[in-house]
Amino acid sequence: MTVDELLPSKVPVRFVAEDGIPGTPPAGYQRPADERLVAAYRQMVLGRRFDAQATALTKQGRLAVYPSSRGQEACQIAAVLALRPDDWLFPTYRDSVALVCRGIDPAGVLTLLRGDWHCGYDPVTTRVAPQCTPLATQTVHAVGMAEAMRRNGTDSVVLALIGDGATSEGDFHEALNFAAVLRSPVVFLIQNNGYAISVPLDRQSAAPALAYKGIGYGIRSEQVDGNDLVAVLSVLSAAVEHARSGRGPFLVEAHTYRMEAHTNADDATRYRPEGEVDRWAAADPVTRLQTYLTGAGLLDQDQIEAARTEAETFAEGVRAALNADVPVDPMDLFDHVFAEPTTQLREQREQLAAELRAEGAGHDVD
Ligand SMILES: Cc1ncc(C[n+]2csc(CCOP(=O)(O)OP(=O)(O)O)c2C)c(N)n1
Ligand SMILES: [Mg+2]
Repeated sequence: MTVDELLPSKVPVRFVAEDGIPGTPPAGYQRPADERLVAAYRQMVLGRRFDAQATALTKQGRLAVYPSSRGQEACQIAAVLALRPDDWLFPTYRDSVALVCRGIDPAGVLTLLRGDWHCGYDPVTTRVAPQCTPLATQTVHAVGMAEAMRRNGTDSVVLALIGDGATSEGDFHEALNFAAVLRSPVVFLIQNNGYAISVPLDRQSAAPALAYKGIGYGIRSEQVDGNDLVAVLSVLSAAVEHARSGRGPFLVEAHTYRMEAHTNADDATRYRPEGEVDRWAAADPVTRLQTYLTGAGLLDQDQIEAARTEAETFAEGVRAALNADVPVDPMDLFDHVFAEPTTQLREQREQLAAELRAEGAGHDVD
């Protein structure tokens, strides 16, 4: 590919302005079909409600931690809707809404964040890798999976999600290089939400846009308005098609914003001004799509109400599932660490078992 073919648009691709009014369609991208957009709207309403419910569950002590993706719904939903069921998703800790959209049981999605030792769902049947906490490591795994599928003769594609801050990690660059050289069928979606915890993007990278990080490796790259579902779905669908048809990897940077703190354990007012959050509230992705679809005659008040009711019922289910106590055995801590436990681990195990016995917890130690 020539340099011009690799380069992203100078401004992020956008179909719908912040006020929900459609602009001039961007060259080279197709507007997704009406029914896909209406389905995406329902998923976004559901995703937002799920996200609010999960945040509430942290306050009730039912979840240990929850990284909210409020404001990033267009990215999360489009990432999943651009894929086929046989394609793979490699998510981060922030991408629970994408997993819910993929159809994974929400209690399973929240299992890890509840403090359990496993990811809560079957990565093989769902074709969703465990949500990854070590930054950028999922990108190398994603390339490995994409290569495996290509070599097995399938036309499945892998989509790896990554944050803006994580694009500074060596793993990200190694993944891009491998993917480009091997022409692996993988799409990288950078959700640039402006911050890596308290570090703003201008303290993280001097690149003109993170999308430019792809072209140095020979990867077709694009940037998109990450709060415009129509644009994100259009660009990602093109990116997935590019990868599926053997043209190699594709990198997309979506410009978005994290409306909540990094997690419930963070206080974002310590490092970002209120006005900034208000400004992004005016670019809300759910409201924008709703206004657009309503204006286009594709969504009426009854459908809006139906989407809300569906989301409310879903949230009730999440509450009921997460409010049920899970039997936990503290001794599980020591399982699945090493095939053969180390001496130190065995000693620690015995120490904990003795403490539990002393408390009368009645745990057997073999
Ligand atoms: C290898 C590694 N280093 C540091 C951390 C601690 N850490 C967790 S989240 C985070 C910020 C990541 O920011 P970004 O990639 O922009 O993703 P976001 O949280 O904004 O979605 C950091 C530094 C980690 N999880 N893994
Ligand atoms: Mg970030």
